[in-house]
Formats: sequence, structure tokens, C-alpha cells
Amino acid sequence: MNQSLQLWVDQVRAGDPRALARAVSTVENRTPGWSDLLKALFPHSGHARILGLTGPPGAGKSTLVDQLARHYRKENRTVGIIAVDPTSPYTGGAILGDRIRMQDHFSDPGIYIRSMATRGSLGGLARSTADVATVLDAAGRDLIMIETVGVGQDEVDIVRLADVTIVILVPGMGDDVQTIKAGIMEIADIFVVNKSDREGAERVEREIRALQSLAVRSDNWTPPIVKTVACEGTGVAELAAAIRDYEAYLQKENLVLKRNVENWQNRLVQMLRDAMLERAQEQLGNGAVARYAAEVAEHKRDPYSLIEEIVNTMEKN
Ligand SMILES: Nc1nc2c(ncn2[C@@H]2O[C@H](COP(=O)(O)OP(=O)(O)OP(=O)(O)O)[C@@H](O)[C@H]2O)c(=O)[nH]1
Ligand SMILES: [Mg+2]
Repeated sequence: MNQSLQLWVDQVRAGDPRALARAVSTVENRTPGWSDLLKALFPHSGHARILGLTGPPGAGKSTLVDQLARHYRKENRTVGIIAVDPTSPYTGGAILGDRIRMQDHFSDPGIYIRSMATRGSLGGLARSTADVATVLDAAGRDLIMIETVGVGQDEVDIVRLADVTIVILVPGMGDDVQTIKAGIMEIADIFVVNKSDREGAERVEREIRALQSLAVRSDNWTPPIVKTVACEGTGVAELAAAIRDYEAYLQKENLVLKRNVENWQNRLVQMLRDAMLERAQEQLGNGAVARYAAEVAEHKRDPYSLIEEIVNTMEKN
């Protein structure tokens, strides 16, 4: 490893905030040197607990993350927060709210907050979020919380890398639980019914229970339902206890490694796909895919032989 990289890695591990910020940007934006950096940092990662929090826009995810961060800081644990910005325009106000609220912590070096807004970036949001989490992990953060809006496959992929996945629902979502993507409901290790100060919290709880009765998880864990009023801090200690319980359960059943292997299986396939695609695009050159697409659309050639040809050429090189 060259000297300046070694120095950088040392600084990141020592918790130097500027070195950390530069590392996160490098990884997020895939600027040259990103992979050498990750190669050097990866061996130092694997100690952080990663919490994924997801739910509909405006459910109170940021408020809850904020409260959990406070809770963990009281236990003297360091926290890294990755807020994956939602793109829906009507949540713009809430994003601004995030920034303001999060400034509370800016004086506390024990909390590091990073907003990600790289949707559409090369390799995808899930991949860069995972890599940023690795950087924070190697930097010695005890806990990493990833906040994302639960709307699509990207989000499912993001929270999948977490050790504990928390799905946040709120009363008054119309036909409520059904409107959340099925995929998101299935990955919940813990449910939170936030805004329990509002009417209908019991109903949401009943709906979750009804869904749960339809399917048994392969690990036999029944996700608990924790009611919170995040803006008042109510239920936050209970949520932290539920997180602890689930982690203890994973330990007891020897499921930690199994879960990690499953996560890596997904990530490796994704990384391989990205790397192959990148390689193919390099070889084909700029605009080639668009040109081929036009030819296929006009039925000048068939896509099956085309792909075969491209793959064969790659193999030869
Ligand atoms: N009544 C009530 N309001 C809450 C509660 N928790 C959060 N809020 C409010 O709900 C609004 C949205 O909270 P956020 O924490 O920004 O929600 P979010 O899920 O992070 O929103 P996005 O990131 O935009 O999807 C804010 O005005 C909060 O003050 C709660 O328990 N009860
Ligand atoms: Mg938010």
C-alpha cells in the first residue's frame, strides 16, 4: 500500500473527521482510488452493528433515528447515520427538516451524519450505501443507522445489508399496511408504530399481527411491535430494548454469521453484475448500447445472438 493511502487509512481509523468525510465522498462518488481505499478499510470493518430503518415518507424515521442516536450516545456508543434522501418531491420539506434537526448533534463528534443523494449513480444506491457503511464501520463507529424511504427494490436492497431491520408504520395510512410494499413488510425484524399519539395505532398493530399470522419466518423470530411517539421520545428505550433482544436472539441461535453470509451472497452477485457490465461497456465503447438498441428495435438483428456475441468477445479478451 502506498504511503499516502496508509496515512489516510490511519486517519480514518483514528476518527479524523476530515479524513472520514473525504473517504466517504471518494467511495460514494467512485472517484479514482475508491477501490484501493475500500480494500484497505475492509479488514478493519465488521465490528459495527448496522440498523436499517425504513417506512413511508414522513413516518418519522429521521425523528426516530435522532432519538435512537441520543439514546446510544448516553451509553457512550458512537453513531454513524446514513440518510438516504427520498426523491419524492412532496417530502422536500421533511428533508430540510432533517438537516436542521441534525444540527443539534454537530457539536458531538460521537455522531457522524451523512446524506446520500446519489440515486442513479453508477453501481446504484444500494451499493454506495453499503460501501459508505463499510467506511464508517472501519472508522470505528459502534452503531450505524441507515434511514431510507420504503418504496422500492432499491430500499429493500439497502436495508437488507443491515443486521437489524426496523420497519416504521404510522396510523392513518389508508388501507394501511397493505399499501407498503410487501417486500418491505417481509424484511422487518422489528415493527414500529410511530405517531402512536394519533388515533388508529391499535388498528395498525392488529393489521401487522394479521399479516404475521400468514407467514412464519424461517428463523422462527416473531418481529415485535413497538409503539412510539418519536417527537416526544416515547417508546425509544423500548425500541432499543427490542433491538437488543433481537441481537441476543441472533447470537443465541447462531444466526449472525448465517445472516451475514446471505447478505454477502446478494451483494457479491450485485457487485459481479456491476463489474461485468462496466467491463462490457468499456469494451463496447460509448453509445454502443444505444446503437444496438436501435438495431434490435428495428428488428435488424436479434438480441439473443447480440448478447452471445458480446459475451464471447469479452471471454476472448
Ligand atoms: N404527531 C407526531 N408527529 C411526529 C411523530 N414523530 C415524528 N413526527 C413528525 O412527523 C414529521 C415527519 O418526521 P420525519 O422524522 O422527518 O419523518 P421521515 O420519515 O424521516 O420523513 P422522510 O425522510 O421525508 O420520509 C415531522 O414534522 C415530525 O415532527 C410522532 O410520534 N407523532
Ligand atoms: Mg427523514
